[in-house]
Amino acid sequence: MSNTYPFSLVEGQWQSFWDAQNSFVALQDSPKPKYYVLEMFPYPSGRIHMGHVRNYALGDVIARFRRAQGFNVLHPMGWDAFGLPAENAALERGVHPKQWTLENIAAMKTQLKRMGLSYDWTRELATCLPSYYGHEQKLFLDFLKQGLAYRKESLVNWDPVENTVLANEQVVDGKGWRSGAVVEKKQLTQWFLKITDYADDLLEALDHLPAWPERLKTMQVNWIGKSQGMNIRFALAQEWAGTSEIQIYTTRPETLFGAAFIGISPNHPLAGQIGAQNPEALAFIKECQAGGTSEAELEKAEKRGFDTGLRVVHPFDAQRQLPLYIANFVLMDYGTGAIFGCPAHDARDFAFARKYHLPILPVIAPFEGESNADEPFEGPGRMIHSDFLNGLETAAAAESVMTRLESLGVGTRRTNFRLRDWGVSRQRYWGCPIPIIHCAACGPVPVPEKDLPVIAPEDVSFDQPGNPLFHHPTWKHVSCPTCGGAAERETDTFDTFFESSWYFARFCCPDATQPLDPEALRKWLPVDQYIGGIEHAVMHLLYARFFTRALSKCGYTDIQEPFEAQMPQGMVCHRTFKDPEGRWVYPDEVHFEGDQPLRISDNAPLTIGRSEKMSKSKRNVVDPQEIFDAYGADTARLFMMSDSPPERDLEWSEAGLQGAWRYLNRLWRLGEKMQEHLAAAPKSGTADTQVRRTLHQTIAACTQDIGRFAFNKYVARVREFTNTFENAQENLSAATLREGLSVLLQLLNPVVPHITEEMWKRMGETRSLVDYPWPVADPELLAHDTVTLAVQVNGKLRATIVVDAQWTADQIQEAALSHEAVARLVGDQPVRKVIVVPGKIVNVVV
Ligand code: ANZ
Ligand code: ZN
Repeated sequence: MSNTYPFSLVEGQWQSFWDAQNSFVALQDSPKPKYYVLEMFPYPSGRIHMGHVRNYALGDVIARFRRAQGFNVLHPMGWDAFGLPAENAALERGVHPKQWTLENIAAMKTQLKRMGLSYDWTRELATCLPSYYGHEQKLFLDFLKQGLAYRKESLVNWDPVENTVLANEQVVDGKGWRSGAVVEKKQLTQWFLKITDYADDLLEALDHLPAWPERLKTMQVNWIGKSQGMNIRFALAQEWAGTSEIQIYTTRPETLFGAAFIGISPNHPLAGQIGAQNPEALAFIKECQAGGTSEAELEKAEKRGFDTGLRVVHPFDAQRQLPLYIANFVLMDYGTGAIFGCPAHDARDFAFARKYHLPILPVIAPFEGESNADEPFEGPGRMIHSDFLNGLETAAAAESVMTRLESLGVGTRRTNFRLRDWGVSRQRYWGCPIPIIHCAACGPVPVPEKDLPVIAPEDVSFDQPGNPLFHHPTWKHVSCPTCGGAAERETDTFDTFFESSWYFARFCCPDATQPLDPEALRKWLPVDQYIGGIEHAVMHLLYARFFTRALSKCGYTDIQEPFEAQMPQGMVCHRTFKDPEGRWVYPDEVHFEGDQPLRISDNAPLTIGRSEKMSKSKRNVVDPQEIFDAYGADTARLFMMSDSPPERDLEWSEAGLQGAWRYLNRLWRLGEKMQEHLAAAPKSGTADTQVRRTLHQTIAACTQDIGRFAFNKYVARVREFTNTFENAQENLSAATLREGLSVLLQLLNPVVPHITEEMWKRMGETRSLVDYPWPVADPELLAHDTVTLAVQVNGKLRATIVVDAQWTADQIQEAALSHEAVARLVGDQPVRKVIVVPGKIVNVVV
């Protein structure tokens, strides 16, 4: 008889079985209610990491649980396969991005299969294949027709060495993340998607997503950044080169009497005009234009300005003139690209005023305490030094100022959004070609639908910096679809967020000849449960929400929100080790002598550092494959679920893993023992009722726990029942032994599907466990037993109480003392002692 769970035999067999049976193929026609569970699809980097294992194990528990509950589950998987790492591999190793990507997909798919995940692989998709991105090109043409896509010039981060646009995240300290070159800002014509058309809707609709975590919604609210304020026109004291006024945007009109300067963006047209005449101004503007364009970059940078010598007049006081600066912290693409600065009540303006010795006049007094002259006061309060506003509270003052500015004809109320239209053009090879042909006579012409997909050439060279599509000798030269003249293809490709914005919809109809089949979308969407990292809280999740609205406008779907519920899972963390030279050391190179970690190879003493997110750079990684090989997939899955709730970080520990491994082996032996019991003479059954009660309470509690993602509690409860069951096994009837083990396996199946299937089969069951319904608790067994206890006070019977049979002595004591008759007798006297005789009597001594 084998005593360890033979996972390497068992797991492969069941994976083949599910495959052969098509166990997880979602049926288009099924009378059962649908349930769509989706984990964010991975980038095919080559190997799965622990973060993937956690993400997919979580999704799998939900998928298998819902399936057992009788849902027609859709649980698909695919590959987010375009992106820069493939081009880097081409540069560094000379392998073609396509080959690199497809090999990685194959390797990772093998690993996912090794985990025993219940995916419907018939729906697999890879975004780098024309069978996917060809449809994406059609969607883009639809968006163009609907006015949802357009071209405009905009300011971008330009890497002069790599000859490409960089995303804000790719600019580090003003330099290109790979080339290290100082990033320039450049005007470039690019394609944009009109996400701003939906800014208000994307914001408002968050209120109707109760199953989204609050913190995630807050991140979206901040990202959309709706603000209400006013555009105000300030007259120049003297007209300059045809300019007589400057328009600013403010959300704090009540601070107008504290205004100390006007700031315009270095990219403001007026700044350009001034620069054209004043070399010093021009030099300052140039300096500002180097470095990143992102708000975060600007926030960090020192606040600097250039005094143009121009002056504006305060709208309420013709005697008061304010200097006009070109200021590096004013963004051109927000509001009007110009501000009035109020140093006493804004941190940026405060720093600026200090530097340039501008007046800092407080106009708001805090409701409580005093303001401090050494820092700006940004809160609400009562107005001071503000003429007709004095004494008003800030909100009322803002209203009053705005009304007056409106009547003077210099102010217009404005709502602004921080959200910008989404620039989707990238100068990259490994992305979806934008289906446009540029003709000198006709302008940009959409590629006719019959010519889709536009496929990028494979014979490209990465020898020159810049986009290989642009350098390709022949590919871009085509004739214009409209006039037939010589024309050129667009050589830009889409931002890879484009692909991940609609893949969840394509999974509903992976073989449709159109991009999406409305019928299939009606059946499956929205996704009932989406699971992925919090790092996607804004960009990906917001783009996908926008896309769903755009798809609806194009007639593909009726829904507006793609994800009914969203669960951001925590990270997988591990402690870090460093050697005496300060280099990171992999955990599998470490052994311990007592508490002292030593390097295995040379016994060098190591220091233990903080636990951090597993990452290659800190070497605190554990390779999932090694765990699968040494302990099997079920052990890894069980450990992932046991330790912390999904939204929290999970601390990877060898001890935790060992615990999971030992439990599975105990379960395995329990199964074998059960076979012996069942074959031997029948047992008494004296423990039947108690064990069955616990069992059914466990069913009820686990069902609830899984439903609310308390997977760690659910696992703990099943383990607790395993103890009860094991301890009572000698006193259980054959029927209860069978019931106990069966239900135990059913409950555990979503987490550890292989071992449970195998044990189930060995119990003689013929139908496989994946096809079995979820156990239902018997309501009669859920009610706790009660007992009646006599309560004596100083030896005399005074009351009887009815208590739950499972109560502790403390709970019983509390019930006895709070009984009305007892409490009256005891009165103010101190209670000297309470004796609880379980099941019989409570004696109170005063
Ligand atoms: C005067 C003022 C006084 C302001 C005060 C703030 C505090 P949100 O809330 O993000 O919309 N602002 C306006 N346009 C800007 C631009 N293009 N670049 C940089 N800053 C800009 O921020 C609006 C506030 O940010 C506006 O209100 C403006 O400064 C500044 F005590 O106006 B405020
Ligand atoms: Zn033409």
